[in-house]
Amino acid sequence: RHKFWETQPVGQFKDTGDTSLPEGPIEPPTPLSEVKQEPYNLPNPYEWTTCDMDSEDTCTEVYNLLKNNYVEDDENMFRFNYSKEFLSWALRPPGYYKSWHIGVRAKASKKLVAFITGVPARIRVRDEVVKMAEINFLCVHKKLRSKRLAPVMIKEVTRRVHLENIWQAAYTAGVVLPTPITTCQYWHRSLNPKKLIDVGFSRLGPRMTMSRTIKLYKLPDSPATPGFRKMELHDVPAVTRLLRNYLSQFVVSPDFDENDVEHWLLPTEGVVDSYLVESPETHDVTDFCSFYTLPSSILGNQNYSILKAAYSYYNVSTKTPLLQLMNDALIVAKQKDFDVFNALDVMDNESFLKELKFGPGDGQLHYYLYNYRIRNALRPSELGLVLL
Ligand code: MYA
Ligand code: JJ1
Repeated sequence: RHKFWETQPVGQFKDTGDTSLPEGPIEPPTPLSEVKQEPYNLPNPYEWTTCDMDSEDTCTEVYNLLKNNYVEDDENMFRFNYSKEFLSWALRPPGYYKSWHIGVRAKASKKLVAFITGVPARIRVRDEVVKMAEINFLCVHKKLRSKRLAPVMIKEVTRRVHLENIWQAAYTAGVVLPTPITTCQYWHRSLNPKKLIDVGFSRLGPRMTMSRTIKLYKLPDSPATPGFRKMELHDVPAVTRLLRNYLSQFVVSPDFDENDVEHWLLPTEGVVDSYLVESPETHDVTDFCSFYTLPSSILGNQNYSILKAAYSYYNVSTKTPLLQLMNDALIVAKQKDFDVFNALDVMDNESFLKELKFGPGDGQLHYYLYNYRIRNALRPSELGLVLL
């Protein structure tokens, strides 16, 4: 069934329900001297390249590879279109390794034809904090599919992660592989229903007219919560405390320190937006919400070429009800001209999805750990991790 994945230290389907297997690393680290020193072999026409994401030109090459060849929905109507600014942010967090930004070029033309990345992260699983790589942006050019390039790329990124003495990884995929730690559902909240219907992202409900639909999804012009404002640099310590305390309840979550919060959550124009509630009386930061910008190309529509989507990121409520906080997030996203607000059913998101008129999408997202066994699959609400 899975000629490659059967050979890897991941939970195997045949072991599901085997209560004798312990939680934790599947295989022990090997001495660094035993890690293969040379890159894996690629088919002859191709060569490895390390992508320097500080270079505008390399960033543009990666951007174009992904724009034309990355993830599509099941009917090939939309394709993720990560911006250059987003890629530069996502791939250069605190302590990142340039050697984990791996490309494949055609030797003859030097054209970039495949890509895979890792970034370092500390991920807490129950009461252990584990150094991991977060693997993302695996992409093989459409013309080079089904030639078993992906397994070579995965082995190569694994080797380079091992060289940094890191032995675990976290990743997500839209496809089922051995073996998800949990499977999440995408939910969508229309902000611009007319455009969404025109481009085939959503449909007019039964017995609904366009004008009733537009009215259904109308939102106020500005947020309702007193003290709701954009996050600023001086908020980093308070947001870190709020977030660490909140994430500690989930089975799997990132272990964010102040440096991580500054990188991942301080607003970056056109990439990540974060808001908080500062109590007008005590000036305490009591609540926090955030979303990232990930547009999709609309494939083959006469009128529109880009769908502007916001994706729910980390949200914490201690005083403002989560429902009200997320309604304010929808309002600011609408003001910023997003067409749709997307969320997964992770953390406490179930509590607001239906009430705020999100509807389930046709996509799922499976979460995985490499070389770390979780005895039973988690419920999405037990997961405190959002990957980009
Ligand atoms: S998920 C996003 C993945 N990208 C896309 O979906 C973009 C569009 N698709 C493509 O570019 C290609 O179809 C890809 C596969 C590149 C996905 N994750 O080369 P092949 C297995 C893992 O002939 P292609 C993301 O970025 C497949 O089951 N494995 O196939 C996270 C089969 O193995 P097996 C996948 O279609 C990535 C083999 O590849 C995926 O030409 C995390 C076939 O290879 C997938 N999404 O190329 C990677 N799709 O026979 C794992 C297919 O066994 C990281 N396959 O079934 C693991 C941790 C590594 C670090 C460890 C450190 C310690
Ligand atoms: O966006 C997605 N689906 C949309 C569009 C469907 C178009 C036809 N296939 C969708 N729309 C319905 C919205 C509607 C709004 C009003 C309320 C009811 C709902 O369902 C899906 C997610 O649902 N996205 C994808 O399929 C993209 C791929 C997802 C897997 C991502 C893997 C990422 C790898 C990360 O490393």
